[in-house]
Amino acid sequence: MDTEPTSPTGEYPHVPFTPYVPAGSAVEESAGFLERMRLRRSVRMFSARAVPEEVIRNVVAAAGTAPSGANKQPWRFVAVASPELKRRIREGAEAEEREFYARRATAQWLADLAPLGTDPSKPFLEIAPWIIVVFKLVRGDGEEPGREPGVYYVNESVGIATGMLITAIHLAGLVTLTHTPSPMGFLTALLGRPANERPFLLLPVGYPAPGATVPDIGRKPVDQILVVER
Ligand code: IYR
Repeated sequence: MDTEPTSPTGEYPHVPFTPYVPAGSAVEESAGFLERMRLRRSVRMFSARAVPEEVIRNVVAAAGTAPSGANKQPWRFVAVASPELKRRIREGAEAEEREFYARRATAQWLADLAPLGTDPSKPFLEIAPWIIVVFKLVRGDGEEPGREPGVYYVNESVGIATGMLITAIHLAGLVTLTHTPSPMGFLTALLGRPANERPFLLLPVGYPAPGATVPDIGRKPVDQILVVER
């Protein structure tokens, strides 16, 4: 039995929900989406080919449609194309990465990374035409310092938005890489962000370099990640 619409009790007036009705059946559409998502890879070899700012506006606006705790939308996306800023971001990230690989990482972590062949060198941060730095808001826009932060489930919300951003980038025919130089405090200073924003992760965005390669790794089959209880 369907749920009967009930009278809303909140303060927001309600409007009719507009369902998204795809051309195909749910089985066809979900299979088609899966096929396209299977082609998404984290890419570390970027082309310098330009990407119009409008693309960045579209993918960020798509990320901004994500659900969030109490609809507070606790995110900020800083899109950097300035070669000078990208150079400084690379410098800052590589400084943290050198520490990570030399001292901070545990032996197990380094062993897990070894097959991927990553190292402190991050040339893609300068080569990719854009870097999107995702910030989480630890106090909502317009919330006064010293009062309650007014944001909820921030990591969940920003994580979901970032997933949608990565998906939008992929479906635009571009590539990206989730990059988390740790700690990321240098990004706050470099980009002059206010005290209520904390760096969450960083995404170089662009086209893949001609002949780009990716590690030959697989995904767990669905039966390994899905548990069905009927
Ligand atoms: N941030 C480092 C190390 C690194 C960590 C994980 I977990 C990766 O999946 C890949 C790299 C770096 O970017 O090299």
